Amino acid sequence: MTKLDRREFLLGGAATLAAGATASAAPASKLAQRRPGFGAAANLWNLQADPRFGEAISTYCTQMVPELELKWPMLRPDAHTFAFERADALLDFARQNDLTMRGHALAWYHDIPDWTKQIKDARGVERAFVDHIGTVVSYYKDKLTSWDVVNEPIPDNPKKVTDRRDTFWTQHLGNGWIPLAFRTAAAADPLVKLAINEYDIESAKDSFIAKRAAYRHLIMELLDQGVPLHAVGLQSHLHAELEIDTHGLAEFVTELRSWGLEVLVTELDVDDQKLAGSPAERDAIVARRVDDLLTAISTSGQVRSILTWGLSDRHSWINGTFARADKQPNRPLPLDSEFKPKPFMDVISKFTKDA
Ligand code: 9MR
Repeated sequence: MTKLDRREFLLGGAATLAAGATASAAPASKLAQRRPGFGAAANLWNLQADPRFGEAISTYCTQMVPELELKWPMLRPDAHTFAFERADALLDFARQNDLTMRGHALAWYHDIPDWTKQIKDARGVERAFVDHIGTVVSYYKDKLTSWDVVNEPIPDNPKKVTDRRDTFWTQHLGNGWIPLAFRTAAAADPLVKLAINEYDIESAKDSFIAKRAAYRHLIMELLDQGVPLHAVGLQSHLHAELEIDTHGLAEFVTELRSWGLEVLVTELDVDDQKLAGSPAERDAIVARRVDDLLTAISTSGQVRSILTWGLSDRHSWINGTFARADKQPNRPLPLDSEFKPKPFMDVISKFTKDA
């Protein structure tokens, strides 16, 4: 099988189904429904298994991000191999459906393959780290809009603003792994937008406020060091039972923008595990949290990139991780499990009118 044959094989019918029989650009009627700047995370398994998923992405989205395919375990079965086929199949899907694609994630404490963890000396770890980031970013040069370069660098419940997550990379490279990741990515693709990305900084709870302060401190430190950082990701895995810290978040985002950084909503969904009430009542609370989040972020300028982590309740990591005690399915995303829009989608529409 040639490389392209293999990509077509991996993608199965998903791309053509979503784009119409000709697999050319999406029809104008469909383009009119798209929410500018809106997108979703998708993985190839779900796209292959459920044509409605690709259809929904091509209906509502202008961008997408691979949920799994650009992470180390998928790309790097061993130290010598770069397996780009699955991510390439997603890129083909994006192109055939007039979507842009962003990249996630180059350096993370999580999802480090065993062969990497077995490297014991700092020079070997640095070589693998730089080789991975340099090779992957070069391969996708001019093809992606942005990269999550460093993902989740702040620990939960930080005690001081200088606290950093203790990662495999930190153990071998010290805190220098963060600037190194950005500099390596910038050298490989000088034009792609480079982002840092973090979760649990949106709500009005002490541990979230502390995490946001540590995130802010790290961002400031990186800018002071002249690190090529262009965008800040707010993952926005919201917890339905917690209020959004609208004032604190608006202040944070305003400050980031004043430093010349773009603010991206990268992984929005709402964990409704702890919500009581009927599906309609839960949907209303979920939508309100999203509205509060996007209102706060929009006070100092329009948010031009909003991605949800999945699109339909049928395919979401929340179902597995935060299953409800009453055994009801979770309702974390803009479309329900039958791909019908929920109030969450109305909120998305409101904030993506002329992005
Ligand atoms: O949704 C993703 C899940 O399917 C994967 O098993 C997991 C590990 O790769 O990552 C999940 O996505 C995470 C994202 O990469 C970073 N922020 C938190 C997301 C949810 O856990």
